[in-house]
Amino acid sequence: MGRDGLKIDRIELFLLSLPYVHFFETSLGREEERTFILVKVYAQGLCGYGEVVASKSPLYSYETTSTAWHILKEFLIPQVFHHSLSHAQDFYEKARIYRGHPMAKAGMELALWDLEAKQRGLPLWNLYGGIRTEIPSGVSIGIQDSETQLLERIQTFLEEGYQRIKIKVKPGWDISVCREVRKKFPDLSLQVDANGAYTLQDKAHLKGLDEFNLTMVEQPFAPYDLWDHSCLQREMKTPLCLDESIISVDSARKALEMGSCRIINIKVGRVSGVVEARKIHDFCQQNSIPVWCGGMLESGIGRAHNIHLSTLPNFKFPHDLSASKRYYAEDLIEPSIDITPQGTIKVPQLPGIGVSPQEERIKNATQVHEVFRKNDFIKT
Ligand code: OSB
Ligand code: MG
Repeated sequence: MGRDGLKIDRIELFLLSLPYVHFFETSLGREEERTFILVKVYAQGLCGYGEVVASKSPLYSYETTSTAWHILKEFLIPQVFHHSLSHAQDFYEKARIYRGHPMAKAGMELALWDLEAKQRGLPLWNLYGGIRTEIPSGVSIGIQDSETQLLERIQTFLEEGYQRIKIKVKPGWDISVCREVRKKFPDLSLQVDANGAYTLQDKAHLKGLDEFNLTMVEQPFAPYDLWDHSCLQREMKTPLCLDESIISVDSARKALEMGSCRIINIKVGRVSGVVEARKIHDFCQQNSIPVWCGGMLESGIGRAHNIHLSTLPNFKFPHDLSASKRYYAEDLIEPSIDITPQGTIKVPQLPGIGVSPQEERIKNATQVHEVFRKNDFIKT
């Protein structure tokens, strides 16, 4: 079918808030709901959807829903209207002139990818060169009020079929928790994530995690601390996995050259979009470093995007991609994302993200809505 560019005439931003079914606590704090931005791009009767994973507070990274809204409105949306983009990937070069703000950029890029795939009548995984029809699913469990509560939650998720469990750790909720989990679940595929809660002074303590046969230890130190990660990795048996530290293929290269990790978690929002995510994926593949797909507790729209990306060949571990009902009582999409008894998620096969956003539910969760028209930016 002939198509000549994306021809976007309208873009809409939505600020939404959705309550979690269960609070989510990390070393950064506890949250009961998620506030995030949806981007909709319209062209010739089709609509592409993207999700901006920045949250209300600058805890995971410096971006917030307010900074992302500002960057989208003042810089990225005008960029899209001022250039006639042939492909979603062309946005990457246009957005690159602005420093930082990867989550804002990724939300726009994802919407463009969805639109392009819909124009071409292909599911996103097909545009990306994916090779899987199902992806392995894991679950990330936050810090709980007690060890008993954590053990119960793990039990429930295992009964639902999840292939691996990730638990959040922080000083005071780490070694003894891992010991209890291992005692009850000796064969469990288990990993931990500290979201940067430690420093190199904790090196000896962290080495204590080696005895629990963890698949990996994710982001023990601060985001900007590749060097200290390499000092720890040199002395630890368990592979380190970097999340917050990897913001581009260039930072991935430096991390691998320094030996800061042996595994990389890819989050499309953290690395500014699919183009950069695929560069990291390809670079890691060439260097025999496996990757997996991280999550930001996205709605079904963002998770559908993540599922398509996870079909690439070097995604080698179960992902932080769980069923809709694990996050939200009512997800924004139909059909919901479900997990098979084998602990996998089936990759949607319809064009674009391959799931249908439910406009009524989006409207009910929306706090702010703004419409941008090409004609208001470009005098034709
Ligand atoms: O560090 O991986 C993380 C959620 C919010 C912010 C950071 C992280 C997480 C998760 C949740 O671990 C993963 C998911 O979306 O299921
Ligand atoms: Mg993480």
